[in-house]
Amino acid sequence: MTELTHPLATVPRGELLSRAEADPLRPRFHFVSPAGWLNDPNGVSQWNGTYHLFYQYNPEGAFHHRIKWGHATSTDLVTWTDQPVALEPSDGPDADGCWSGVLVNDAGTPTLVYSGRLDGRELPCVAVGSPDLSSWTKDPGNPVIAAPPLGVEITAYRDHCVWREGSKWRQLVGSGIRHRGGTAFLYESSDLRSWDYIGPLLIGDASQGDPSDTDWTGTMWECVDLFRAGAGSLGSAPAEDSPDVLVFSAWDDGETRHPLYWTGRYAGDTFEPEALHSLDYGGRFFYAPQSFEDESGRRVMFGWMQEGRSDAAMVEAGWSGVMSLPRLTTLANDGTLEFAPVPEIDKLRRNHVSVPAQALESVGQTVNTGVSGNQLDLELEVHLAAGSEVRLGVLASTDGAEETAIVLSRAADGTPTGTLRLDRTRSSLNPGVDVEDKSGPVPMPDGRVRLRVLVDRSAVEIFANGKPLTARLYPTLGGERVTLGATAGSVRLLSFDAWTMAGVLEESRSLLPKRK
Ligand code: DQQ
Repeated sequence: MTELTHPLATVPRGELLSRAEADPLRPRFHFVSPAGWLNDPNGVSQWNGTYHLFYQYNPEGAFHHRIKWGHATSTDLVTWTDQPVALEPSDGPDADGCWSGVLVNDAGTPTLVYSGRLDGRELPCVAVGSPDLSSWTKDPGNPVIAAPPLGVEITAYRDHCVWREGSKWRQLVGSGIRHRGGTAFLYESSDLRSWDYIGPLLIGDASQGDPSDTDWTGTMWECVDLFRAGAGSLGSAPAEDSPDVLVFSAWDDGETRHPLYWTGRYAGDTFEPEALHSLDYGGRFFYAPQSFEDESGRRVMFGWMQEGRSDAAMVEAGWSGVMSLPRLTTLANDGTLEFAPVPEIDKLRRNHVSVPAQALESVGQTVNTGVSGNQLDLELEVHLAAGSEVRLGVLASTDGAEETAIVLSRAADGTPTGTLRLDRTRSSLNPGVDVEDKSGPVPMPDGRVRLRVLVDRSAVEIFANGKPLTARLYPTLGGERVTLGATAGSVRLLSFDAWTMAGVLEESRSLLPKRK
């Protein structure tokens, strides 16, 4: 088959790595592909002690085309070693791309279940790995499911969640039923190759709410991920306080909207939903998340931090897409999920600075934190009286022309929930980047908020009392100042610790890495 060069492949291959490396906006302690395009995390897992991160990858340039599976390994979830590309399109059902999927342990054999793309549609495929997971052989019977369920008019059909239940495998494939809403189709198999269709696990209602709502469930569910939060495993007798969680990324007609999750109960062949939640207030900036249980029993989640600059700017930059830090995913007291970067990340901390505890009562005045940098880990605890607001500025230029603000506020009536908001209106002088406000509710029963902010050049991950807001920032002035001020009411700074963060990426990387 002759491979035509894509019209967006305007940067010569030999220049991609150096362009990417030279970009001051490229993160240093988040995983990024060697250069070219990265999107969803795939096959996230721990195998014989080693963590594996596969990802949607196009080494031809910073655009989404003929996607392969990039692969990196880690012993600590912090530093990553590039491994050879795991899957790439070949003649057959994945000739146009190896789209998202998962890794499972089939009685000792590492096995990938992924979406093979051909002629504009995707079907489930399987590949088995060498014992070190470095080389993969596609199943001759691919696609292992020949077509979406018959008699259902679908919007799309792809991405997989696969688990062992009793003596069988179960699989969900993300989809949507036209004129109804997103769904996940449930299948069962004894060998991962021959699948019986059971039915839709749950069907969303796209007519509910407005398509502009940040919790609209969309017309298709991408990257469904079903797991039990808290004690027990899927399908086992449920502990009262351990809900099952169905994560999906709401999609509509080619638009990646936002990750959401249902809490409820998976029993038999269906999921009984209780409540719908936003997974990350940054919406599309933490898209297509995938989680796994590591060998110590922790649930760890990665998400794709997509870009907020134009397609042309990505292509020019030579790279696109950031993998989030691995997130510890736990159950909060109120039955929702809460998140924090895995504690291993702390080992990148350098140059500790702390700001003294103090009252921030002089509204409008900014404290000189003395903290600066564009690779930072900031950990604060603040107390907000009813009707108060505090503003933390990052990547602020010395002339004040650029600054990104993280704003926490508590309603005047002292309700137990306040708001986290990311104000990017002044984050970039570049008029072509996404600066839309992002916000969401944060539990603050007694007015206290633990705020963690990880800034990595163009990547920011914010956690306020465990609720995440992820986004991208494109400052042009190289500002590194960190500012803090109360903008309403009375705020007490209880603690403020800051560190600069060391980089994690290998010095010299290759677009098509060799085995290490
Ligand atoms: N990205 C993949 C799909 C998935 C989407 C293709 C989500 O499998 O549905 O690269 O970002």
